Amino acid sequence: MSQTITDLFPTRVEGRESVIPRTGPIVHNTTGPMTAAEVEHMESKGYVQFADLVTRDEVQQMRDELARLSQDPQVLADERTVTEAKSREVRSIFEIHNSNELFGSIARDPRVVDRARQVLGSDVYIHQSRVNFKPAFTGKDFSWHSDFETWHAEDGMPTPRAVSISISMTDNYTFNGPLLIMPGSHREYISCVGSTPDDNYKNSLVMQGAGTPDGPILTEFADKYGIDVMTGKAGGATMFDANCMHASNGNITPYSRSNLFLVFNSVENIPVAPFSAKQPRPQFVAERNPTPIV
Ligand code: 6CS
Ligand code: FE
Repeated sequence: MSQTITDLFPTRVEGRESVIPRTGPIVHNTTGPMTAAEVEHMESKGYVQFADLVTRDEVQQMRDELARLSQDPQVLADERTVTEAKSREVRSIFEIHNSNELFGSIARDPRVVDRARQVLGSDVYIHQSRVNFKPAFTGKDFSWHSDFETWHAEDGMPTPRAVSISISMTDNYTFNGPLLIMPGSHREYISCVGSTPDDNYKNSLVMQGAGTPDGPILTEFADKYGIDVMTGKAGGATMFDANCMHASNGNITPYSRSNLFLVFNSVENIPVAPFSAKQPRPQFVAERNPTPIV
């Protein structure tokens, strides 16, 4: 008999948007590689930045690999590769931790995994990975959203006990489309209005529609929390809670803004049936058979 899970975070509903306060700890474990100050920042702001998480050598290897992938006809033809709407340039390559040796080893490196394990307080596995290119001059924006809202509605992730770690392969300036986060917004879940179109991922990975909050509530959140800009040198990383309200601008500068984006989920938060979609998204966007990273 399939157990019925209560939907604690209903979204894509009729009627009006609403805000559901999030209770419980963000950082589950005090021991681990993160300092007390980093733990506190993650707990209170919902994100934390690590300088030089990977070495300059590793950054160079990742950039060379990225350049090779973006020219590989097989990669360009793969359904896991998403291109920009207009320019058809590569926007993202999904499930990179399984399809590519270099990115796969960095995704499973203790410098990365132990930080995710400390925050989630359990064994972890990769729910989703992607490399984002955000190419110079043509990189498009990502509108404001909570990742967890999508992972809950479309992948069946029960609670926001998941973190993203974005490792920068290029320098992130204020002007080349860095990640923007509303600090503290992770503690309030916005239940959105609407419904999930069939095969929504075919469009949402280029430009998200369903599950993005409306102007008034975003204005209220921005007034309340402010907006932090994730600048930083290549090799650094930003770890952020699954429910942070975040976005990024387009990139009209000559400086691409590429990152390796990894989503770690707790093994105690395994997805069930989608909470607001007819069927789950494909495996390359949302892991369906998790194995803990040891
Ligand atoms: O749908 C998703 O899972 C992806 N969408 C966005 C805009 N950010 C998180 C995630 O990679
Ligand atoms: Fe996102």
